[in-house]
Amino acid sequence: MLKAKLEFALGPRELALQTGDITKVAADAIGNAANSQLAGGGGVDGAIHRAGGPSIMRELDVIRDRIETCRAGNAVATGAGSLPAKWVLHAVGPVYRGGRHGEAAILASCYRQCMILAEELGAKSLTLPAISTGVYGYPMDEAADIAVTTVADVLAAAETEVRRVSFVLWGDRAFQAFARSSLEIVRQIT
Ligand code: AR6
Repeated sequence: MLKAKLEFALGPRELALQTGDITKVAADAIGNAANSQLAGGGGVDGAIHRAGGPSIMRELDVIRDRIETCRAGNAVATGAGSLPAKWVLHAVGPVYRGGRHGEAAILASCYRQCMILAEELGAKSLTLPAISTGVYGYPMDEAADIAVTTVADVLAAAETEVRRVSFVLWGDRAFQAFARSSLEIVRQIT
């Protein structure tokens, strides 16, 4: 994977993109692409639990006792164990089933919920993965448009105390899709 990075100013806020492993990038809060059972899994979820250690799952066990499942489009927060972050925001993306089952609204809701939770926790910086674009099969270009539009709108409207959001993307293909979306969307809103 080539190392790549892009940054955009949205007033006093920043939107950034980079390639890499999200578990290695320091931020106040880190987004996870979780499942409704909050049970851990592969992809980003597996990497976060491996790198963060067992305290994250212990916190999820407590949350699961209370809410049973986390519906797609929602997110819950835990501590971040030994990750270089204070909190993990476990967002449940939609499984892609052709695009006519409300997937776009559910995916946008994941990112909005992450922004809301980050704000509530007092996080100033947030890293996010490309939710739903792995096992859940969301086409990368469409997912990038939704992710960037949702986050950039919140940042540009200064509706949040979160100062910096970085998408940390696994591979050049994901980076290119997010770069294309960001260039387009930032031009439209600035
Ligand atoms: N850092 C950044 N991005 C990553 C990393 C990493 N370490 N590892 C993978 N990606 P996925 P989903 C990218 O499958 O589609 C899990 O089992 C990956 O290339 O992690 O939302 C959960 O438990 C892809 O672009 O999440 C759920 O059951 C993106 O992260 C299910 O998968 C998301 O891929 C959720 O599926």
